[in-house]
Amino acid sequence: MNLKVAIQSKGRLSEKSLALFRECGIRFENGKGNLKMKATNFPLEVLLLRDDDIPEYVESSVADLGIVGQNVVWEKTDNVQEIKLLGFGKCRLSLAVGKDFDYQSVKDVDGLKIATSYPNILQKFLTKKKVNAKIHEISGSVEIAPGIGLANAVCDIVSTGSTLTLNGLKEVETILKSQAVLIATKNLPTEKQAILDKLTFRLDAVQKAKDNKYILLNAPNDKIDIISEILPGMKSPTIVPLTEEGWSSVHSVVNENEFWDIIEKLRENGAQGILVMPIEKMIL
Ligand code: PRT
Ligand code: ZN
Repeated sequence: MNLKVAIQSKGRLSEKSLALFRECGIRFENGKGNLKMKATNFPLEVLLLRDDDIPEYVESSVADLGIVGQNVVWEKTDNVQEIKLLGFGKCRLSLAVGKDFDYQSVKDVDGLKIATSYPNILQKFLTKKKVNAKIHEISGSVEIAPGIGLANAVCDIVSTGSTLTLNGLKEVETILKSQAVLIATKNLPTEKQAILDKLTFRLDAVQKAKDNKYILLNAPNDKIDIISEILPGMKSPTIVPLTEEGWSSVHSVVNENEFWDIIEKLRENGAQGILVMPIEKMIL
């Protein structure tokens, strides 16, 4: 039995979705260009689709899993499980108006026409804000709508904001923040759930490794207690005596987010020769 995973065939998420499987040690028999790819060393099959179709494929169990932006999931369905955030494809869905529009609050778009590919999310947002605007659904190049007189405002995906600027628009409200997410159909059969558990175990190991660094340093023996306290590590640091009398090498793992604070404290407490290395996989 194979777990069927729908991913984007061509676009911003395709390469990173495949890279994620590669980092989990999963290999495929045929290259891209097909609609389906079978893994050779894991019970998994990839279906290559347009991202817009992925939530419905997963909802209806044609695919067991999907990798897609949360923006697309929330637009299409609330009937799938979000299993894991994947940390790539980060963007936001925003409301934008012409750069000369005197925008004070969302009330200012009351009665206006907003172009978007996200009519459901936008409608929920407007309803919550008690704003009445006309939604004009278009499937691509939303940012040109105000320029050609099709709408007064847009609700579109933004990452750097340069597309909006280039089209004479300014971002005025963030409706949601999004990133790629692993979704699963509800009520996955037990055998498939067991394969999913194996996959998420590997994904966790890959993700933890990305979030952490291996650190090695030399410390005078009388400072080892304090240095060990600074280093959180997985259990406690590994301490190896150096050939130089009175010194030891200390090995541990530090989180990317706390990294620079920890390095400063280590230096203040006598650590020398600090080496930091990437970790490929991390299993706790
Ligand atoms: O063909 P298919 O339907 O599968 O692909 P698509 O064209 O609908 O999607 P694609 O590949 O463009 O994006 C897939 C997913 O990537 C989106 O659903 C988001 O979750 C995520 N993502 C991340 C983005 C962006 N960043 C992004 N910048 N999706 C679109 N954009 C657009 C944005 O709308 C703008 O027009 O890219 C343009 C550049 O953005 P700026 O702000 O950097 O100028
Ligand atoms: Zn799409």
